[in-house]
Amino acid sequence: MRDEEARNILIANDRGGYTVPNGRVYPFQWNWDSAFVALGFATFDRDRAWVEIETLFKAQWTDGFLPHIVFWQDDPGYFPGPERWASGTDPLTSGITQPPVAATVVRALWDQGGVADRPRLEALFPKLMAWHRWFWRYRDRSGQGLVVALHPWETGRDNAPEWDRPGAAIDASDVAPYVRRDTSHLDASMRPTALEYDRYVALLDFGRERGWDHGRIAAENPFQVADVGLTMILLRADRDLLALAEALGRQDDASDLRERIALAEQGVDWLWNEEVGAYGSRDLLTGEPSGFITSASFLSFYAGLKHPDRDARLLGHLDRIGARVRYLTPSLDPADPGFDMMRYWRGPVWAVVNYMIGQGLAETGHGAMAERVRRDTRDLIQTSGFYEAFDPTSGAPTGGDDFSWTAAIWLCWAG
Ligand code: 9YW
Repeated sequence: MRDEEARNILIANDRGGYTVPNGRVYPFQWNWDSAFVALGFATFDRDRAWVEIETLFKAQWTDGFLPHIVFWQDDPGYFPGPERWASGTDPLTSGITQPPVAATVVRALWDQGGVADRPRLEALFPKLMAWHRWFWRYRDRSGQGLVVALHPWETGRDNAPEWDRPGAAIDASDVAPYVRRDTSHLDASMRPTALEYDRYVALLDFGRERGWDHGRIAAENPFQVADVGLTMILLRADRDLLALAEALGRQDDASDLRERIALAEQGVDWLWNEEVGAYGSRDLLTGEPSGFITSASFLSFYAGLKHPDRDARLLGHLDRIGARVRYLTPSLDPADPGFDMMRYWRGPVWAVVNYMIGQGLAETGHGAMAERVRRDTRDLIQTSGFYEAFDPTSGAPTGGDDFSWTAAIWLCWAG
């Protein structure tokens, strides 16, 4: 039974209060992985689900920032580790963030549990609010309600082709030597290239050299992309946080959230690419749209946006893509010349992204397509196991095995 296997993966990857995405490849606590993992735990141990989020927020910085990795203990299996980031915090963390799905997950836990969980919600709410305010303050660089990524890792879609052109502005010619660990665990053909890694490390060094001063980094960073994924996810999370603010009677927070939601609902227009008929990221420094259709293009449904003309074009793309590959939703349009079914965020299907797309489609009244996305996710896991990602054409597994968030999505939605 896959259910039991999924539960056992979460239990085996539990390091005591937090869960590693995969014991070998990613031996620390990752921000958005933990949020999804909580949804999995919630299906059999609601207390443990809350603990996952509570542990993550123990690593929050005083300015509201919530890091993308928390180094609760050292492990030589991953690069870049705590020394390279040099956050100077306790616990040691990275200096960049990740997609803010936590508020949405906390709302789901609250909806499932009810009043008995109120003290836990009361304790977490101000922390969630502080993180969202951090995004508004430091990452809405154009004042349009969008989210700017200052590092490809912040988007959670490390090597998406959307970062290729903006990434050319990163000077990676002089990066201090380092040794990658990912390619010693996994086939290099499934991973980002050497040039991409040099850019990741160069941006990391850039932030560290500025003492992780988020205001200064935001002003000076050579890579500044209004990311469609982060923007849609924050808009969705703002709505869920608003529901929580209302449940707790937090009037001031609620009115700030309403204002930000209204701003973002207008701001996303800047990410709509009429020519390709899809949402996409845009380079904030040049204004150039990426022009790519990626799985993140379909997160507008999850963001709660309803725009009949645009939705029809997006659904048209899903129909076309779904006729071309066996499994939705490839991370890059298979019609794109750069489509690579095995290489990470340039082709493979990711269960967590499918979950967000499927949820969004179901909530906005596109039940048939939502069901296709769910069924494809289930079939992939059923056939290939709990891998990091999957080839959308054959369903072959890619990346690490026994993957926590894939197991979680099986338990809470796909299985
Ligand atoms: C890395 C842990 C993380 C995910 C990201 C994914 C990958 C880390 O793994 O990034 O070092 O490449 O892209 O979304 O959180 O599962």
